[in-house]
Amino acid sequence: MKPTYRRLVLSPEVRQAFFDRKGVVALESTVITHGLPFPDNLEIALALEEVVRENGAIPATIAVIDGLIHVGLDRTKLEQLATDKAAKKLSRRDLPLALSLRQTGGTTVAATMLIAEQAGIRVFATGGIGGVHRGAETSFDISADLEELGRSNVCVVSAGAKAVLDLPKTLEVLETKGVPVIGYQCDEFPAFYYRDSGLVNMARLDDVVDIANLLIHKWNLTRWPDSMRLEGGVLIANPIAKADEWARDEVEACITQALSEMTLSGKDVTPYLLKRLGELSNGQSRKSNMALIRQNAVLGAQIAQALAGRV
Ligand code: PSU
Ligand code: MN
Repeated sequence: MKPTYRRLVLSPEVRQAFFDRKGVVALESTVITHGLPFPDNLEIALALEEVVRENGAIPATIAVIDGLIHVGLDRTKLEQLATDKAAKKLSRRDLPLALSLRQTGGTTVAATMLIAEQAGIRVFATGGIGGVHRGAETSFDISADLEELGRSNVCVVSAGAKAVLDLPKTLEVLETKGVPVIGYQCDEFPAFYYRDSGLVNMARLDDVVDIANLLIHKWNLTRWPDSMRLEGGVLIANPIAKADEWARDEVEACITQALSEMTLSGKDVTPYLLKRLGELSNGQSRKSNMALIRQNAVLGAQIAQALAGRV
C-alpha cells in the first residue's frame, strides 16, 4: 500500500507549480502572527504573494494550521492566521508539539526553512533573519535561524539581520556555520531598517544568474560534477531601498530605549522589540519593514526563476 503523504499540505497552486517546474518562493508566517499587527500583517501577506506572482514565480506561504503544515495558503487561511490572537510562534523545536496538539502558528525563518526543504523549495524570502542578540554573552540568546542556516539547503533572501541584533556576532556565527553571506548589488551587510551597517559581506553578486550558479555549486541540484554537495543555507542580503530607509540614528535611539525597558526573555524578545519599535517610531519601523519584505519577495521570485531554468 502506498503511504498517504499527509505531513505537508500543498496548496493546489504550489502543487501545479511543481508539475510545471516553475520557480516557487517560500514565505514565512511569524511575520504575520507576531511581526506586524493586523491589518498590516494581512495586507503584506497578500501583497507578497502577488509580488511573487508578478515576477513569474509561485508563492508558498508556510504555516501550521490546526496541526497541519501548510505549504501555500489561500486567502481564507491567511485571514485566519492574521487574526488569530492565540497563534503560536513556531520554530524547529516547537513543530512536533504543535502537530501533536493540533495548534495553529506562524513559522519562524528556521521552521520555514526546514519545511521548505522538505517540500523541495529552494528559495525563501523573508524580512530579516534572527541572529545573535545584543548581550548574548550573558543571555545566550542566539536565534535558531542561524542553526538552521547551517543545516537546511535553502537560499534565504533577507534585508540582512534586524538592527536590534548584534550584527558583528551574527556574521561571525554565520561564518562558523559555513553560510555564504552574499550582498545583492551591495558591499555592506544591510541592517534591516537601513542599508549600511559598516560590516562587509562575504562577497557581492549583482545578477540573479550568478546567485543561481552559486546554489548549483553548493548543492547537488543537477548532478553537476563540480558541485561541492554541501549542507546548509545561503544568505542573500538585499538592502532596503534608499527611499524606504529609516535613519540609523533614529533606529539606534529607539532600540536603546526598547532594550532598556525590556523585562522579558526567550522567544518573546523579537516580537516585543518589533512591536515597541513600531510604537517608538510612530509606525516608521512598520513602513520600512513592509517595504523591505516586498523587495525581498521580488528578488526571491527572480532567483527562483533563474534556478528553475537550470534544474
Ligand atoms: N524579522 C522581522 N519580523 C519578524 C521576524 C523577523 O522583521 O517577525 C521573525 C522571523 O520569523 C524570525 C524570528 O525567524 O522573528 C526570529 O525570532 P527569534 O529571534 O526568537 O529566533
Ligand atoms: Mn531567541
